[in-house]
Amino acid sequence: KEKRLAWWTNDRFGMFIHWGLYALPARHEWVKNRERISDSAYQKYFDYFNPDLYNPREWAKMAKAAGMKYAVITTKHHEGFCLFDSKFTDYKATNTPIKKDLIKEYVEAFRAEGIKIGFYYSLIDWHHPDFTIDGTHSQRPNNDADYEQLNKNRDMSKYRTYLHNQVRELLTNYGKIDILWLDFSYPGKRGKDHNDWNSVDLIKMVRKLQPGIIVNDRLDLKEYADGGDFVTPEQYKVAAWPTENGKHVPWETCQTFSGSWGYYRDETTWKDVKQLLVLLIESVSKGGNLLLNVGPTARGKIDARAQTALKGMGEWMDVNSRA
Ligand code: FUL
Repeated sequence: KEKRLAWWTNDRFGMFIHWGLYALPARHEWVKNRERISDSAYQKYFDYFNPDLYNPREWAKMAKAAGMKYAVITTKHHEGFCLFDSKFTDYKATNTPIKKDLIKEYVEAFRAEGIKIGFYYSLIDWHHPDFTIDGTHSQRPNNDADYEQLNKNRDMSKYRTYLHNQVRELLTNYGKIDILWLDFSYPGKRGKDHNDWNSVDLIKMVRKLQPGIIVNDRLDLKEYADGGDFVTPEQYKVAAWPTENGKHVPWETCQTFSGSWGYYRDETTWKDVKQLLVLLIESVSKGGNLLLNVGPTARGKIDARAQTALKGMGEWMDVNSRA
């Protein structure tokens, strides 16, 4: 484990990219859920998805100039839309007006800039017809009794097969993948846990397809020795280096410039460059990594506020980073 984490622990700083249909409404990647938008009402974002200004080489250059050494992109977020060309669904970028496998272009562009390649893949899926409706589903009912009725024709085992098939595609069709970032398990009342994903078989397949890959901790695999490689405190600064059984564990905090992960046009709570640098320095000083998020627009641009922040960090990194 330590061996496969060596480069990651050294590199420390990565770019998270949240991009999907939610970039069109531009008000949070959970918009479908928060506003309980039906599949048919959400369809217009698919029909108009056309990121004509997408230039991943530009994104990769921005990441590199900021001192970032790896990147993790949402191949599919909770909404279920796939940026990659999957054999197992029609709900994918190649069927939208842009007609392209956007992940293929991302991989090529970031690799060309010497940046390590990560895939985020959502375990949760609010679009797949067999994913059972639970308390955090966009189609959740208002009262308890309706759940059974709603799930009568949904078969979670079919979704599980779909999930395994898509992860296999992602780890087979794009060459060497450095990081797999799965999101997320939420055990508890009507929640989903490792049984829903068949996590042990999934991780075994992942390790077989991509020996050396690093996987995060959101498969809910605590009991399994070769499970997650690092823990993922989200949107908060840890007080001290996290431990498990008295031992320091590898960790990465993921953070946004503002609140939302997906592009949110009207958000006003943006961190300034000094706050971002303090976040990076504090994380590294406590043995951790920082995965800092950009939410590109529907046309495929990294918005000016994010560009300014990345540039500011880069200026500091130019004179202070180790490599
Ligand atoms: C969370 C997700 O629900 C958010 O939308 C985001 O992707 C974040 C990194 O993980 O759990």
